[in-house]
Amino acid sequence: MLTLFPGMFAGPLDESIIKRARRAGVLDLQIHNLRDYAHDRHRTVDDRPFGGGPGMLLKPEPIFEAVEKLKRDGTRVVLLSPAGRKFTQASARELAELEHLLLVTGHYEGFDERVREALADDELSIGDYVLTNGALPAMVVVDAVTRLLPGALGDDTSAHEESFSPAVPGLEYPQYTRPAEFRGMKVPDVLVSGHHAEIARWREEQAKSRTKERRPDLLGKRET
Ligand code: 9D3
Repeated sequence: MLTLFPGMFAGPLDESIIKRARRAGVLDLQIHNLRDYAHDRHRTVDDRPFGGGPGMLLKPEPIFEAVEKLKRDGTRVVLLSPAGRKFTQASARELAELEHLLLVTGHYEGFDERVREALADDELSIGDYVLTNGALPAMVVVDAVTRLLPGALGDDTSAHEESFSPAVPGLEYPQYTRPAEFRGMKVPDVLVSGHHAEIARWREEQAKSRTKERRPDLLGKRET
């Protein structure tokens, strides 16, 4: 990881499954501060765009030098930016196969185009909303990829059964646990009935109507 905000990565990547994966040696993750590769005493990493316009751009020299130092044979260099291809579960599966990934996070103003042309193998966005920088998207990518690494999940959890790569594409059915009545809200009778065929039918219907209502795109329909 190459970032201007190394401090943002401290908490989220040191909890839960990622923490365990790092401890188990399933995931080896290093955070590098782009500012360490600046040339001047003020540790400058950005500058004004040629041709004018608002904001600043990340200068090419620190990024080039950092990436050249950190990359090795087989490294995929991925920029995080709002102009990237949409990161999906398919992207996560693809990245999980790689030996070495170098994520480069931008910030509001963006990258000098030569970074894209000469350095980046790929450019990813996590969705159509505007964030302040690419640190959270980079953590989203790390999280989604890590749980796909062999040995990252315990035996009780499985990366196979999930909303975005199930046999039948769609959202999951509603689930309940005890108590059977809580603050006047009752678990649907069918689930406590013991009729396994009826339960399966109910779940199928619920999953289908929920998907149709919330995520018609998963059924091949246009989004509303
Ligand atoms: C003026 C055009 N803006 C793009 C919509 C500029 C801009 C806004 C926000 C440039 C960078 C950013 C900071 N965001 C990211 O670096 C980023 C991001 C995001 O904002 N949304 C979803 N995915 C990503 S990946 C990196």
